[in-house]
Amino acid sequence: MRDAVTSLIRNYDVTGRYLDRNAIDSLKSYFDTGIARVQASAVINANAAAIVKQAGLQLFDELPELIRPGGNAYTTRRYAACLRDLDYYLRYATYALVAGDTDVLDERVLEGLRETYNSLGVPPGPTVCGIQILKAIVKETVAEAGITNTAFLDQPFDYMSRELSEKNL
Ligand SMILES: CCC1=C(C)/C(=C/C2=NC(=C\c3[nH]c(/C=C4\NC(=O)[C@H](C)[C@H]4CC)c(C)c3CCC(=O)O)/C(CCC(=O)O)=C2C)NC1=O
Repeated sequence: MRDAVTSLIRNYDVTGRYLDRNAIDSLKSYFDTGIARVQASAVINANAAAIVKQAGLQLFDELPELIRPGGNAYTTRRYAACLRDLDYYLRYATYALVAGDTDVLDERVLEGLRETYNSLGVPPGPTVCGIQILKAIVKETVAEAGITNTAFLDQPFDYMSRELSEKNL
């Protein structure tokens, strides 16, 4: 599993280069957002249950067919599995935020997910919709906590969304 620093060092080491201007700029931007990343992740941790609950309500409000007979989140067990998946996306997003790198998402979340979702008929479009709702609630919650300069918040959610939609589950 890599973070912003180990990814960068790995890239430079492969070609035996010293850290150049680009490397320094990229490290600087990571360290400049470091405290805000940690603070944002603390705010998310403290509100995780509420964020997931609200995201689920909003998702099923927007796409009520998911929880009707024939919908993939229909039945208590599948409803709960869907909320649990949202919770996974949120938790791993906080790891990626602190790491400043999406590698943890590839390794722990997205690997093999396509096959699993395919075989269970979990629909990719609505899943991406759920991830985007999570993102919106996270941004609002973090902003309400008074943390500014949080452009980095989008990255893990958009990355997971892109990977899920591009892979055309
Ligand atoms: C940490 C990495 C990780 C992920 C991401 C993960 C996802 C994951 N979601 C699953 C199921 C599921 N996932 C969903 C999710 C949904 N259905 C919908 O209609 C909605 C769009 C969506 C919620 C947003 C549902 C309903 C199931 C149960 C499907 C079934 O068993 O029929 C399963 C099958 C096994 C199980 O039920 O536990 C996995 C592995 N597991 C992991 O370990």
